Amino acid sequence: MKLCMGDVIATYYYKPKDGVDFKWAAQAIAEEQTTGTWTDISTAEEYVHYLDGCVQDIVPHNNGYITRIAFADDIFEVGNFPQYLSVLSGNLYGLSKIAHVRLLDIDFTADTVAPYKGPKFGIEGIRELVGTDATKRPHVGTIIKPKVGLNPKDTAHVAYEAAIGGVDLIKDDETLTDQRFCPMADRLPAVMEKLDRVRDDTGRNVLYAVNVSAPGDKILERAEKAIDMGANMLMVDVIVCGLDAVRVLAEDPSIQLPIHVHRTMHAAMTRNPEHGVAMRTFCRMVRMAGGDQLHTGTISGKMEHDTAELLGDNKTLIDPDFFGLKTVFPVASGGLSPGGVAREIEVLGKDIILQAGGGIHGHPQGTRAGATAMRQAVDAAMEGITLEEYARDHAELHAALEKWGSV
Ligand code: RUB
Ligand code: CA
Repeated sequence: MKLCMGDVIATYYYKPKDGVDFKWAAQAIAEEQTTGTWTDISTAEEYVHYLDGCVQDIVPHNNGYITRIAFADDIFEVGNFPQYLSVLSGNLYGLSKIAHVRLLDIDFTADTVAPYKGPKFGIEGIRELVGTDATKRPHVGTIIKPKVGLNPKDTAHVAYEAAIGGVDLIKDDETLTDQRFCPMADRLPAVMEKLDRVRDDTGRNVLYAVNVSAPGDKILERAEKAIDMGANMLMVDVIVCGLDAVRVLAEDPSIQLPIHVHRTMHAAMTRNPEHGVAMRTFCRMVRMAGGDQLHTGTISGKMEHDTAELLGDNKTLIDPDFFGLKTVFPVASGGLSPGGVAREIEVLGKDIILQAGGGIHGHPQGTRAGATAMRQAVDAAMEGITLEEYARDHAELHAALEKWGSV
């Protein structure tokens, strides 16, 4: 086997179909993604072969195999995410002799990361904005619910209730952008006015991630409009808009706001443990692109997850050592409620945003009490007190636990 040390290494899980040799299958992946095709060709001049993909090793794993394949840096157009993905995650999924392939991880090189500037804020920058540098406690976020349908005035009211109740972050839901029933031009100023009031009254700076997800030729313009209207954070749906949507916003010198990154549609690729693209690869690339916060999943919530993968995903975001790029705040979201908070922190640590939609707006006493209950749950965990004990003299948490229980 040829060694291509120092090049980009992609790790794949794969499962050949019955009767197909596993070494042939790994080689087929390496060739399909680089200089090869299904047959010998007369046009492959000797000088192209430095771009051949190199199978580094093959290890049996769960009814299949894990292989690491090295790709010469030169095969990449440096700074071109679509091209990176086309090499590392392209035709291979369709090869008919291979039943399943999953891209598990990518070890980038300094050259392939070099053009990317990463997050402008990162965990530390966001803590500074919100004012939690000293306590380093997890942040609490909420998604305005219902996810669509509220008018701007009611959206702003819900935002106010959540903010005054104690959340650090409020976000639009992934499907709310600039529809007729709640145009951004009406919604954003209305929410910001409420958040200004909360800052004046409490001294707390609450972030509002306004969803600027839009067609490629409109996203920058929409972000600029949002800035003109007083936005203090932007949100992008990264899978549907593309990594470059995040990058374009993060790299623009006139945009000095943190970016919240939602991953709607990711599970079409990430959920199947045998086929697709693991979340890990998106974590790395969102960090390169400049997302400041990224959804990676929960321990106790409603979405499918694998704890070991989730821990590894978050580590790629919070690891201080990634080509000098700032960290990304992982967001645990999806079916979270106060009763899950202690467990989330126990497993995921304190560098985490605990985000609840239904788990705040579904509180029996309303949004404000729901937000307070989430914050109480965080306080309990920070003080090392069980939720049940803390709930004895914290009525909001008590009511939340009565309704949803604890994990
Ligand atoms: C959660 C929600 C988010 C999900 C997405 O609402 O609206 O879009 O977190 O999942 P609720 P993920 O708290 O009411 O369930 O974060 O795993 O991408
Ligand atoms: Ca949502």
